[in-house]
Amino acid sequence: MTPKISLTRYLVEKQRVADRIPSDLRLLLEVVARACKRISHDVNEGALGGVLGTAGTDNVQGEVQKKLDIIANEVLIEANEWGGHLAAMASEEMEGIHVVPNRYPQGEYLLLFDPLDGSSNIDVNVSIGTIFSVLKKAEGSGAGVSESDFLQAGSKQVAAGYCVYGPQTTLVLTVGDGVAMFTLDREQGSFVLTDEDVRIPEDTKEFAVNMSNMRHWDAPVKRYIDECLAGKDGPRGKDFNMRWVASMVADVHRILTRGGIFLYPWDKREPDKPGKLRLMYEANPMSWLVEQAGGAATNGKQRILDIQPKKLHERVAVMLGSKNEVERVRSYHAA
Ligand code: AHM
Ligand code: MG
Repeated sequence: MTPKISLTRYLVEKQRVADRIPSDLRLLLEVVARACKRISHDVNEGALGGVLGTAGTDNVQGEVQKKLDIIANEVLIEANEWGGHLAAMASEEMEGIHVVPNRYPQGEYLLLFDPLDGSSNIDVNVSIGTIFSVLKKAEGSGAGVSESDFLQAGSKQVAAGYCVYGPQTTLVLTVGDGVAMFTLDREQGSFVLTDEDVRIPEDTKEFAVNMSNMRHWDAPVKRYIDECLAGKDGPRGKDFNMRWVASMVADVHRILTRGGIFLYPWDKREPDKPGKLRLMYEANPMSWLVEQAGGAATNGKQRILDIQPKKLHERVAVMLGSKNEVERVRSYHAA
């Protein structure tokens, strides 16, 4: 029987054999994974743990916070602030950055997360997840840490991933040499490597988009989806299938597993916002994972990972997944 490879062993080998990650980053990723296990436990408890429903507060984006949004945020902060690897953290649920308190040693990494993505699905028992992105303080940026240290393009990420809490709890990770998936073994309490070479097929017949917004889209996105909907008789000459979980983690997980394209484009409901999703802790980590698996990610005009963020909670239009479909929708924006 081939031995099971735990996340710990995988990371140790990445550090020791492949010399791919420094030990501080390895330890940081272990802590993030431990926090995800805890969140997975709380999610599983559901109504029994009293964790469902709204918290009665709004976050910085003006969205109603669910109890689990706040719990997951606290779990991640508490798990990560004392380890000595981080300088600061940023989250969808916090307006400013959370600097590691003085009583703990400060490291050089910066951690960003959406503690519980897909909040609208919590109470209806549909897959949700945690998305995270790790950056490093730029060299020569001096002592202390401020929001400007976080404003780095996605191409500067040193690790990124998500944990999806669905029928299985699966952690998906990249440190820049491909994408690996780990399934939580609840009896052992550890994440076990279950896929080491995740690849997204270049072509697909499946798209994911919230169709109820169609009338608000701009012409290139409308054209792309119209052509998919026209099926065999249309210009694409093939029928397409549609899926929309409304949890980005679950939709991206499907794309990493069997291909597809995911779109959350700009729409004219809020014309001043480039999109709904957030660049730094949703689009960037997902775009890097998708690229590392052979896919592509664009905002229609630019590779997402090349966007220079101007603020922490910046939003962005997102089109990612199977390479040839993303290229097609990008070319419609250029036409
Ligand atoms: P959240 O981070 O507040 O949960 O919002 C992000 C989510 C994504 O997971 C998902 O793709 C999208 O919002 C769904 O939006 P909509 O309800 O407009 O379809
Ligand atoms: Mg989210």
